[in-house]
Amino acid sequence: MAVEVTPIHPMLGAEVRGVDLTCTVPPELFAEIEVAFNRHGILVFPEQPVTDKQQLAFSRLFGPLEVNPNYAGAKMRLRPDIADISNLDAEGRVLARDDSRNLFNLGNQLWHTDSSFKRIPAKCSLLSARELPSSGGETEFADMRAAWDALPAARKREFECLVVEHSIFRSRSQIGFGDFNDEIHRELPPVPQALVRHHPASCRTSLYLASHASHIIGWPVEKGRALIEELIAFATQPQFVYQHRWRLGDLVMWDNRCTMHRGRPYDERSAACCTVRPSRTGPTRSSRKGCRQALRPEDTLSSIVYQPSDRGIGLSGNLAASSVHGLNICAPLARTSAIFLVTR
Ligand SMILES: O=C(O)CCC(=O)C(=O)O
Ligand SMILES: [Fe+2]
Repeated sequence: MAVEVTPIHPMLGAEVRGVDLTCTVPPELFAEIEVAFNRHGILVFPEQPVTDKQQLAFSRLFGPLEVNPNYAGAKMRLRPDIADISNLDAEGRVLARDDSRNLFNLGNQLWHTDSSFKRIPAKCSLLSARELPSSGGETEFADMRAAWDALPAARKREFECLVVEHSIFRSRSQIGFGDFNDEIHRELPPVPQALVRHHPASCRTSLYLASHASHIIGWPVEKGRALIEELIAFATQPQFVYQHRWRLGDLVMWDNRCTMHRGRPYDERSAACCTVRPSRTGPTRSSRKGCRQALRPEDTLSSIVYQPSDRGIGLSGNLAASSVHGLNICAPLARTSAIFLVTR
């Protein structure tokens, strides 16, 4: 038996059929999936109505799971190795728009790669669509290998030795969010990441950037920021981007080492011609006639983020960078990971 792998974009992404992720994936099929993953960077598995447990089991085949910090400090809806990409509170009620968990999650709408603000960032992420909004909520992916390939040779040489400081506080400050508890400040100090990475399996080179990227170490902050902005804009030009329109039951996984992604806004008020009006006493919907009804939980996506099981940051070509700057970016990586469960 072999899985069927069909490219969905000229540069990145393939659809995978012929495997049932609700069951144990046999080693020979997993080997084929891994080859496709390393080649295409994004895999879309349609019609996989996985439970959390099944998603966890499939995810663990790629490496140990990352554990998520409790960023907003509120009671979490899901276990800490499942990241909650959702607009629900621990009781399954839709969060108020100004709830700090919602505001924090808005940062996912900026181009990023998962956990680059951690010394050991996520290798890959798995996101499954459990509930969907009636419109919007797409996820876009940018191919950072194709972007690298398209750069002029002189610029490639200029970038190869650069090291970038990444921080969760940088990405969230861009959307005006700063409501972190003290523990998060202690747990997540800024980290250095090589600007250019070499993929251990595909041997392709890519830019490694994210909204978490703050500045270039050793450069004036302003100059580094200008370069980071220029490169993110370059790498996210339409020809490098695949937009995924979610269908219920899709499971999508992506390689954080060579892609960036962002969630797109969704209209949570469009369902059944009703407007969603979360209130202090609990969420309600107002119909067009103005009568109020209890709100149903809606729009959930769940994803799983994996930590690197290989050398991750600062690979071969960036060894020079680490010694130039005296940074230990080539240290062997611990094998920890995290899961994202997201609800919209
Ligand atoms: O909301 C989205 O589509 C993206 C979520 C995200 O950034 C993630 O799951 O890592
Ligand atoms: Fe993400």
